[in-house]
Amino acid sequence: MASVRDVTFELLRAHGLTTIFGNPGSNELPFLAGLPDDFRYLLGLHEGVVLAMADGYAQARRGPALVNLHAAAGTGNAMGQLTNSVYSHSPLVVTAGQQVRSTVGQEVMLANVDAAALPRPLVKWSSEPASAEDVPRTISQAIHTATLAPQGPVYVSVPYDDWRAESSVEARHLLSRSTVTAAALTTPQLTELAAMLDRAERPVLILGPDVDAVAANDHAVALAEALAAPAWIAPSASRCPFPTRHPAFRGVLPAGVKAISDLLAGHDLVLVVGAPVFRYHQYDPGRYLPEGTRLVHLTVDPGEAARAPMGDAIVCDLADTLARLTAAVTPGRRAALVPLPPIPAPRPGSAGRLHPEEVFAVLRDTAPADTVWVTESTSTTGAFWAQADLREPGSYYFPASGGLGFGLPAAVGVQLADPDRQVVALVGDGSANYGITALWTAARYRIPVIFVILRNGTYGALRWFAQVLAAGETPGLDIADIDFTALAAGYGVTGVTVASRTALVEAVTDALAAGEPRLIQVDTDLTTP
Ligand code: TZD
Ligand code: CA
Repeated sequence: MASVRDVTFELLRAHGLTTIFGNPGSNELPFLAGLPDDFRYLLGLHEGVVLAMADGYAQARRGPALVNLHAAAGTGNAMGQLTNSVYSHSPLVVTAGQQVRSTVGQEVMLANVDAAALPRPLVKWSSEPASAEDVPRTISQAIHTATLAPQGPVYVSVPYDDWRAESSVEARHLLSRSTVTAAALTTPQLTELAAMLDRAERPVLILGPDVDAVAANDHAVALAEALAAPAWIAPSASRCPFPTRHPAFRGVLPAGVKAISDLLAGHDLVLVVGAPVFRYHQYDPGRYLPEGTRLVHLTVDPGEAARAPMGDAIVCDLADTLARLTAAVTPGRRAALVPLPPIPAPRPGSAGRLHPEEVFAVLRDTAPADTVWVTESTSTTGAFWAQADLREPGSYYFPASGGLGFGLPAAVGVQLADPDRQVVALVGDGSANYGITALWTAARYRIPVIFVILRNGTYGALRWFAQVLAAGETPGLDIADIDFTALAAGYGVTGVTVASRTALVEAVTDALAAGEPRLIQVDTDLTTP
């Protein structure tokens, strides 16, 4: 007779979920003990790190990832990172152990009281099965819910005495079932949209992370070329949907209402694809759109469509829609796009420090062209984009909600999913502390990420924000003198401090050849985002 646990492992196997990102506790041991040989367990030392590793892994492999957390305490630690996953549409199947079913009501130690409610509203769906027999079906529902559009994290709490219960033979149906979405524009919808784009004098594209999530970057390029339209990256985008040296590329939109509407002035039609409308950050009151500008929004997410404050939305498959739209519009109606000017020389740093632009320029020129950048260095985003030369899908990841603690662990997860490309984490000396134990996992499993710590001694972005808010002198912004090479050594990663461009080139060259993780600490000047 098969147990609930046996069937669950078969189910996970059927979905390719044989890598478990976890941090264990007593409630999880009955599930984990005697793990089948074809499963691997990646230990993270803090649940935020576990979650962000799985998130990077899921995004880079463009498929689901399995997480196993310890009850309420472990889930709580992971929730900061769930704020990112829910907005990056990361298909994470998060499971957590629960105390013995009959004792939860007593609130015994490590019971997850009201388990399904705990991670809401940061998950797409959350459940604790009503019986042991329903565990495999609930986990099946979790996997399908996480991976159906719009993808997102889900949560299942399982009492640990459920695992050895006998499974129903009917659970066998779960092993082979599939669920798919088929949401294509109808011919009239497509014709109308193409005609609208053809009629527009000066259309503009705004492309978001969900274009990169389905690797539809080339389709976006083809549409921009057919329309001879400029293309921006959506504000606060967590992925890069467009090659940054393409003649259509204009940069990343700022994250304020007025700033965006000022930049869109003169465009009669704005087509937003694969991003919320819009993910603003700083409060910057103004008109949502310039006078006379129309906005059309293509999204995989009905929630994004419904909550936008302006525009007409179509919920659809992005790759299919972009490809068919490109074929349906009339090319050659507008002046051809002209090549971008060369990337400007990086700005120089001050004595003993590098300007972040110098760091990014050196890395761009030293690392392979298809390097994957995981960035979490908040005051240097402008400097990063000023020097960026990103060509391929899946070249850039950023925490989708700005929930720090993503960068170091997500880089480990991305590198695990994409071993053929070098992953470089660009992380601030503030952000690094929220996910620092990811260094241990990288060392332990020899995952050869290059971790670059930009050390400006402060929460730089918050210094800038304090100015935006005219907040005046603020406590708690300085974090001087943290030695990340010492921390790295403690976690088993070789680190080096560099203070010049030549030393940085040398350190990166060494790290590229190392075949193991390396950390490079660079003292940098304070810049504004
Ligand atoms: N805690 C968490 C989990 N997420 C956050 N976003 C913050 C605190 C607030 N915060 C920001 O939004 S940016 C920032 C903080 C603390 C400073 C990050 O400092 P850094 O980067 O050194 O990583 P910069 O380049 O110096 O800004
Ligand atoms: Ca900093």
